[in-house]
Amino acid sequence: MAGIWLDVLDEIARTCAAHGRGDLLQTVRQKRAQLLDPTLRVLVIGEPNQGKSQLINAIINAPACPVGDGRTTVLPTVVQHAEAPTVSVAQAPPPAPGRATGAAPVTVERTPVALNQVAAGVAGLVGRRPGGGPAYVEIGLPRALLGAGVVLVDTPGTDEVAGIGAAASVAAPARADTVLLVSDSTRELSVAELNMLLHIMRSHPNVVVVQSKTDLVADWRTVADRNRQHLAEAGVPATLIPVSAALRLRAAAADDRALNAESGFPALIARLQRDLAGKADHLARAAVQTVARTVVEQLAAPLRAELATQEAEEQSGPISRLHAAQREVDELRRCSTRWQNTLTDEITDLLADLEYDLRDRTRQILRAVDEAFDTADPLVAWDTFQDWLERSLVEAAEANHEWLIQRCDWIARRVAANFDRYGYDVLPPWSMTMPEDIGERLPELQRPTVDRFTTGQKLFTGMKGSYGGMLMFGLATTLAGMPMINPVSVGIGALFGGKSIRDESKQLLRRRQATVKTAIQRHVDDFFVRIIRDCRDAARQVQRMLRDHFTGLTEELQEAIVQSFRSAKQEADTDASLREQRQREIRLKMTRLAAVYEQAQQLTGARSAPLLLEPQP
Ligand SMILES: Nc1nc2c(ncn2[C@@H]2O[C@H](COP(=O)(O)OP(=O)(O)OP(=O)(O)O)[C@@H](O)[C@H]2O)c(=O)[nH]1
Ligand SMILES: [Mg+2]
Repeated sequence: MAGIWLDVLDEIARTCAAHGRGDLLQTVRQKRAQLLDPTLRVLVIGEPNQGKSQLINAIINAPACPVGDGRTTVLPTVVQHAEAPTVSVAQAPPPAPGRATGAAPVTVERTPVALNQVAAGVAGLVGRRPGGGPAYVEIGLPRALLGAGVVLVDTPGTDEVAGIGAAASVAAPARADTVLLVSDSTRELSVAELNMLLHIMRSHPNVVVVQSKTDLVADWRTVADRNRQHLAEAGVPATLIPVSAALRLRAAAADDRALNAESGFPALIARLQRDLAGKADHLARAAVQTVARTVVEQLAAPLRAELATQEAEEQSGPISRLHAAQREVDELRRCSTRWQNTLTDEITDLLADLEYDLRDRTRQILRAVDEAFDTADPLVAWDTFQDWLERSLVEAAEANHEWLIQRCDWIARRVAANFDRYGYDVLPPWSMTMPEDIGERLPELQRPTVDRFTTGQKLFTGMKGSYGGMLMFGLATTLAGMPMINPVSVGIGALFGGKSIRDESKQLLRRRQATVKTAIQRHVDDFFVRIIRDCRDAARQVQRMLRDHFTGLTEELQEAIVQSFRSAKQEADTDASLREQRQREIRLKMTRLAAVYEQAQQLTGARSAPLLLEPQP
């Protein structure tokens, strides 16, 4: 029968080694040695003054452990078999730093103590070397129960979980086969005691609650019932045995069997004997089951944590970088469309605005021209006027061009703003300037050919007018009996001739003015067409340059972004496959752990709580 649990224990040890957990392996080895040892180590724990020491004395029917009110037991006391009574204080050397616990067998020094010095020894007053390691008292007694292999360990009272012996100490529950928690009948189990029980039950399958001093309390049975209820409620599967050490000792002294039975000790001793007999069987199986549970839980915890972190990292690691890179690619695509639209729209607007501006400026000039030549004679005013007109047109062209420059600069900035998020200076390394020769580009203004009133023409016109007048009045005077050419008709003729000349020159002036206006109108139209064409060309050129510049930039960015996307993708793929592999490994390990656990479970009929191997959602 031993073979099976031993196999499982060895399997557990191998698993610890495979997981590289030297510490757990050490514990398992210690457990193995303990389970193969035929003695039954009984650890007595409890709060101070509960009658622990007296319980031990009553079990073996000997005043081995000092008993008293107040804190009597200071050092753990190991009561075991010896041919003759012996007492010694055992002390290990102080733990050397860096030495793993239990890595090398610890040599314990024993200082014999006289039998009448037991109380002082247990109180820690004699036999202890200052500066030494943890000390304990060893008491040897020739007693049948001890001789059969029971070792009783008394401990200093404590109500704290932390007060229970540490792993290496003689008072460690891990080193005990049976743990007796002593709580007297004067009160029900305290919260501290239940906590202690819960704590120990986690790593120890064999715990008995001893309710002591039943002789002190009349209705100890009610207390016992309440205590059993508390245990059940707390989920502690421990047996409760009510006893009275006082009755047992009295019964022993009087050799009174009935009293002994009443003391409750036969039940407790029967339990200890059963444990002793079953140590290599049911006790060992339960112990291995507990070891399996502890070990598997400890081995699974980091695996479970790793799985959880891996799942968390899946969302944050390379995959999230890949998503970010994908977003960058999309964003660049959007940016590309956006800046192209900006450029096209802005250039279209620019052209319309420039044309409107120039149209406005030339219209004002033409209005001034009209006003000027409503009165001025082109013959007189032409030169001054020509200077003014040329200057005005150059000014208009310059103002218009200045605007073009500013707008182009602004457009470059607006398009560049689309690249803001890429965070580098993206304005084209170029800027427009005002051409020097803007005046020379203008069409030349030809002096319009206007009708001049020459002296010959004047003479002719005058003569035509005076001849008509003379003839008209000559005929009239002929009727009055005067000759055709007489002083009156000659005078009238001269008058008429003068008027004709005046009329004629007024008409000519108006014609000249009209001619000049038309000529200037045509000139300004030519000017407009040429300047607008220049503007259009310039704007187109700017558009092309901006487009080339920003296309280049987009391509550069795209290359970088696509590159980083590719590396992110590769990284994510590698990461995913590594992660998958690791997860498979972890799951495999978990499965193996579950198998080991299951094997240990089958050692006993009873199943303990199911093991949580999968990570909690
Ligand atoms: N009436 C009665 N008194 C008991 C019984 N067992 C112990 N006592 C008394 O209870 C007191 C404490 O007993 P101890 O055995 O010293 O108690 P302990 O738990 O070992 O105490 P510490 O070692 O100080 O933690 C002593 O006065 C005992 O005489 C019992 O069964 N009946
Ligand atoms: Mg004591």
